[in-house]
Amino acid sequence: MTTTVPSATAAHDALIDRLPPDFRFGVATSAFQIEGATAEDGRTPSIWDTFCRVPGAVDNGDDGDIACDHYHRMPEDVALLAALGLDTYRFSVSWSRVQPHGRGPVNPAGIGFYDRLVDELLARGITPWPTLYHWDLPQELQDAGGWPARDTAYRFADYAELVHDRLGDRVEHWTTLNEPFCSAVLGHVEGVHAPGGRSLADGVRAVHHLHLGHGLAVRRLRSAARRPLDLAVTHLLGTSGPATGSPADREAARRADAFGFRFYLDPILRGRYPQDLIDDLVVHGIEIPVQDGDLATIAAPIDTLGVNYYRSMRSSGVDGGGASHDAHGVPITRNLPHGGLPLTGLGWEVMPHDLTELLLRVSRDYPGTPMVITENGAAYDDRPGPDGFVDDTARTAYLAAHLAAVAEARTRGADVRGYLAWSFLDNFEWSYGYAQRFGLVRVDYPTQARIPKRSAHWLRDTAHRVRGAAPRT
Ligand code: IFM
Repeated sequence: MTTTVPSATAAHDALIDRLPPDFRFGVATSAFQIEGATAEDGRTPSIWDTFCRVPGAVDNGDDGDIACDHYHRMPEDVALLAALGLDTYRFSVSWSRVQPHGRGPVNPAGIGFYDRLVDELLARGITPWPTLYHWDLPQELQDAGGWPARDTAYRFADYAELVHDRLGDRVEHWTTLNEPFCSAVLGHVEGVHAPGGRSLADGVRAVHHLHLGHGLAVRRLRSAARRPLDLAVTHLLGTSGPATGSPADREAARRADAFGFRFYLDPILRGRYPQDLIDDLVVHGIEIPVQDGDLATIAAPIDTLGVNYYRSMRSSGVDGGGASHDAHGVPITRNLPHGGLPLTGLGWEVMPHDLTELLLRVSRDYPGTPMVITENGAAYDDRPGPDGFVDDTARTAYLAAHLAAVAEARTRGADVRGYLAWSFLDNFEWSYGYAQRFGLVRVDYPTQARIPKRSAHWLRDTAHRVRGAAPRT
């Protein structure tokens, strides 16, 4: 990938021309990754507070106790967002702050923080876009069974309604869940995210109950709404083609697509689970715990599909030794990199072309749902130069290439209405701790100073040019 900053170039001009003036531009964050203040104003521990204390779970033993100290610096951070000239801010609400026991009454101090955040944003002309759940389940609900337990879906719907009761007079855009795949699979199957489980059966139950919680919440918000709402769910999506043309690899790609893609979109947008996934799970002795009426609830209409895109993988149906089944007779499905592509600081392959393909596929297979890119970005080990400026040319080029991929998908018919970069600030990158920096704004953790990087200036200028306005200085 070129490291030329594509600002004021012919390619940039072409990109500007391909996006409409009302195209949404913004940045995203999540509560646990930036807020800190984990023990203040009645907040109780979430599963991520607990997980951070498991030796070896998070690089460098990092935790969310201080993070970006956003809980105390929120007004200054919103002022910085305004200076970046972006129109939308996607943030998440901490369930443990707002409803500390995962059930029962609202915590006035907790919801008060989001109440003020929404007011600050609106006062500066920025659209607030809360996500109700970004992975930080109250620990008390985990102790009661967590997402593998059906009751958690009902607790989520109650919590969603409670947040909406307090903010719904001013907030139009809502996302129920961020990346249920990560909550369910990274958290319950692979053990690398909170709560650290390693059970496929729990992961499958968690997916279904996350979907159910989403559908229940959509219904509750719609019926409580005092104004038109734009309701979304955000999924982490990528493409998963076969590593080779062999039948084993093609079959592995189908399994990966069923488990990693259609498991999430089919129930919400088609009202059913994919039959081939159901069949694949039989091999593991697992059934999705669907009860009567669940699928109709889950398929309650949404207004926007949030797409988070970082990379795509390819699938192989054989292990390193060439075997196609493991010792239990389960077919091998291995995710492999494509190879030969530029890498981000996390070693993720940079593949903007796949974002175009992905958006076209969603448009083709699930027509009629507008999309917004609710996250896209890259970790790089960028540092301030001698003059203090952070010249993150690699991230800037990454954003430019992916925004161009979105423009290309739009030109070819995909209904994509906005692009929110991940992330506003460097922050707590889950099991990688603070070493991985995704921010368009650098956070100097010892002083908590915020330093907009070149990518932040680029996004600001791009947004202004698309709107037809001169870049703010
Ligand atoms: O930091 C995460 C975010 O919380 C969810 N989507 C992916 C990002 C980068 O890993």
